[in-house]
Amino acid sequence: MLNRVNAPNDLSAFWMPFTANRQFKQSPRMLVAAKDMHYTSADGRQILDGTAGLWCVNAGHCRPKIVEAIQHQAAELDYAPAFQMGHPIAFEFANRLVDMAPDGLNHVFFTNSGSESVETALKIALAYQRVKGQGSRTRLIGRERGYHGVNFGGISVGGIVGNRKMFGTLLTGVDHLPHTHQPAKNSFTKGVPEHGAELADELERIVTLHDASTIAAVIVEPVAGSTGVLVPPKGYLQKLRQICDKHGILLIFDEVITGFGRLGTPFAVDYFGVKPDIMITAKGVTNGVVPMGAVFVTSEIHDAFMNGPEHLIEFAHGYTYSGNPLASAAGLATLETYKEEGLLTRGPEIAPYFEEALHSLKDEPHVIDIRNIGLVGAIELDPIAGEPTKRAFSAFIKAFERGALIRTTGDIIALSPPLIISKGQIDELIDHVRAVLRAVD
Ligand code: PXG
Ligand code: PLP
Repeated sequence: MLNRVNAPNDLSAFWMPFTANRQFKQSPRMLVAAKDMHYTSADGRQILDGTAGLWCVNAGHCRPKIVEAIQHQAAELDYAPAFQMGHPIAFEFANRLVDMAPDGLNHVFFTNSGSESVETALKIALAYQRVKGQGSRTRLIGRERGYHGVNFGGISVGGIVGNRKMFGTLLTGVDHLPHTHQPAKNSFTKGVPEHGAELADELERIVTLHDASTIAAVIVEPVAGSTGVLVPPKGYLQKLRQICDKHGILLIFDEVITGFGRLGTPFAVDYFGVKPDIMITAKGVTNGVVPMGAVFVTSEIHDAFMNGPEHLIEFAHGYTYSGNPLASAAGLATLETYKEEGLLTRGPEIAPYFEEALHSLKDEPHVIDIRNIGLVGAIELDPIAGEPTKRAFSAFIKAFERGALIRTTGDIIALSPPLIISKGQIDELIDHVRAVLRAVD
C-alpha cells in the first residue's frame, strides 16, 4: 500500500530545509528551469538570480560544458567505490584543484557538502595534533556569528544561537572568539573596514584561559557570509595567523562561500594574503551542480599521517561519495569554465561597479548599513519593532514577485550573484532592491 495520503501534487511529504514550511506550502515559490543569470518560475517568469542559487552557481546556470561532462560521465562510469578503490577522474580533479589553490595547500579530501567539509577539517585538525604527539590539543575555537554548516562539529564551533540551542551540549571543549561586526564604527564601509583588528587579540585571552597546549585549531570564515556579510577588519586575519603561529595552533579558513571567485579572487586567501593550514570549500567547487566539498591541507599535515605499516588506513574517515565520479566530472568542467571566462579573477573589472551600485541604496527607506567585498554585498534593514526578520522577509517575497531572487538572513538582504553578471544586470538587480525597499512596510 502506498504510504501516501496526499494528492499527487501535495507538498507535505518534503520537509523542507531552513524553510518556513507552512508559509511556503500555502503559496509555493517554485523554480522549474534555469539558464545563465536567470531562473524560470513555475508561472513562466524570468527571475534574475541575485544569489547564485545559494551562493554556489558561480558560473551561472546550465553551462554547456558542465552539463555535457555530467551526461558523459553518467553513461561512462556512474559510481566506483571510494574506499580502497579509485577512478582516474577524482585524481585528475584533485590535481587541478591543488594547481589552482594557494601555494602550500597540496592535498585535497573530498566530501559532499560544506557541512561535511567542516566536520572533515575539524577531525583532520584533532587527529593531526595527535599524530604529532600533541594529543592534549583537543579544544576547537570558533567565532560568534560564524556559520560552519549544520552538523554537530559545525554548530559547536559556529556562533548562531538558533542553530545551536535545540541540540543539547554539542561538542565539548569549544570556545568562541567575538564576532567582528561593529556597526557604530564601520557602518557603510566600502570593502574592508578600518576598525576592529584588535578583536583578534581575544584569541590571546582565550589561549591564556585554556593554555595553548589544550587548543588544536581556530576556525573562521574569512568573510562571514550567512550571518550577513561581515568583512574582516583591516589586519584582523593577519593577527589571527600570527597568534596561531605563536602558539602552535592550526588555522582553518572556511571558504565555502568565499572560495571560487566570490571575492573577485580565486580564494579569500588570495584576497587577504593570509594562509591557513586547512581550507574548507564546497558550493562553487562544482558550480553547485553536483553536491561536493573539498578540504585542502598542507603537505605538513598530510605527510604527518603517512606513517606506520603501509597496509593500514592512515585516517579513519571518508564518505561513500568522496570523489564521486559525477561530482568530479562536474568539477573539472566547472574549473574549465571558470578559467576560459576568467570568472575567478573578475574582481578588478566588476567589483568596483557592484560596490557603487550597492551603496547607491544608502538613502533608501529602512537601510541602516551596507557592506560589500568582491561580488558579495549586504543591505541591513532596520527591523520592524517587535517583529525581527519580517521586513527583510517581505522584501524577499516582493523581489521574487518582481522578478529577482535575493536572500535574506535576519533583517539583512544578501546579494551574491553569479560571477558572469553584467554591469547592466547589476543595475537591474539593484533597481529591484530599490523598488522593494520603497514598497515594504
Ligand atoms: N561553511 C560555510 C562558511 C557556509 O557558508 C557551510 C559551511 C555549509 O555548507 P552546506 O553545503 O552543508 O550547506 C556553509 C553554507 C545563506 C546560506 O544564504 C548559506 C549557506 C548555505 C545555505 C544558505 O546564508 N552556507
Ligand atoms: N549509515 C549507515 C548505516 C551506513 O552504512 C553508512 C555508510 O555506509 C552511513 C550512514 C554513511 O553514509 P555516507 O558514507 O554516504 O556518509
